[in-house]
Amino acid sequence: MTDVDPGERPASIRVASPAPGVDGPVEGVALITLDRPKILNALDFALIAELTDALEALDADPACRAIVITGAGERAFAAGADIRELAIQSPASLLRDDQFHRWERIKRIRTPLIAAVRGLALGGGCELAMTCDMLIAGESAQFGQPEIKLGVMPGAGGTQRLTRAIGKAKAMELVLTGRTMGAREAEAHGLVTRVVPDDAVLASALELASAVAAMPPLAVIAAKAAVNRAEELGLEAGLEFERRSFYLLFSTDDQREGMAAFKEKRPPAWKGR
Ligand code: CO8
Repeated sequence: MTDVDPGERPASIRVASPAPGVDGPVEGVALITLDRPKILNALDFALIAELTDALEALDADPACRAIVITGAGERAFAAGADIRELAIQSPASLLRDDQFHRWERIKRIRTPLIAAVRGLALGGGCELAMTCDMLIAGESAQFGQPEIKLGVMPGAGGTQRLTRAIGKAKAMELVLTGRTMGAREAEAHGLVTRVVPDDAVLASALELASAVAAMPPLAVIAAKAAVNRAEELGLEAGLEFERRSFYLLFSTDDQREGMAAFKEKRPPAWKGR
């Protein structure tokens, strides 16, 4: 198990790789916990910096094949950006410090990310959950973009990702009124992978991550990239991207292994090359 060096200020995330599971370490899976439960895991710039660095370090580690992100405590995944910090920003400070560039770095993580959400995922918290590739929600989960109630609007992807996930009519309602949406409503509109009882959220996310981690790593990276292109490219370009990626995987040992194992009726042994 590795811990992130807290540096000068106490760490606001915890990193465990491999993740601790009920029956011991979950091989190939890392767990990141947003750890400011007293303020509902509000995301300040330092937390996002720590998170980005940790994700990039795990992404570079071949032993890590899937990453689960969750929030400490039972009340929240994250209740949004830290409003105390946001309140003192100006256009100049935002432009100068460009803290939001880290969201692009999170988007570039190639290892599959799974959000395990209990309680509130609001504002930047909802945006972080939506930046993940899959989302397990507890019955108590509440999703929303309440920034409008603070006199602003989503700024880390909410207007784009929520709209792509649940459609314009619903997204517009949530963004313009700040209403939150429960887990079942979120599931019905395609925001979440599945809803489980609150006390099963983490185990369910780790199980999903473990299933992904057991797949051939290069095919996983290529497939994640291709699915994510569906949100960005037109159909023709997306199909072309998919086809190129498919062809490329025929240069891997894992393609030969996977197909040989099928013929020989045995489990494959992936090499990651
Ligand atoms: N920032 C800072 N502190 C917070 C936040 C937050 N987002 N949310 C809750 N807290 C703090 C409260 O101030 C309180 O602290 P204290 O005990 O010191 O007063 C503690 O957490 C517990 O919260 P409450 O007492 O308010 O708990 P309630 O159950 O009464 O209410 C709510 C829960 C409804 C969630 C309420 O706390 C709330 O409205 N929070 C703000 C939610 C919100 O507006 N989120 C959006 C923030 S803006 C945003 O996310 C923009 C994203 C931009 C990109 C991201 C960059 C990192």
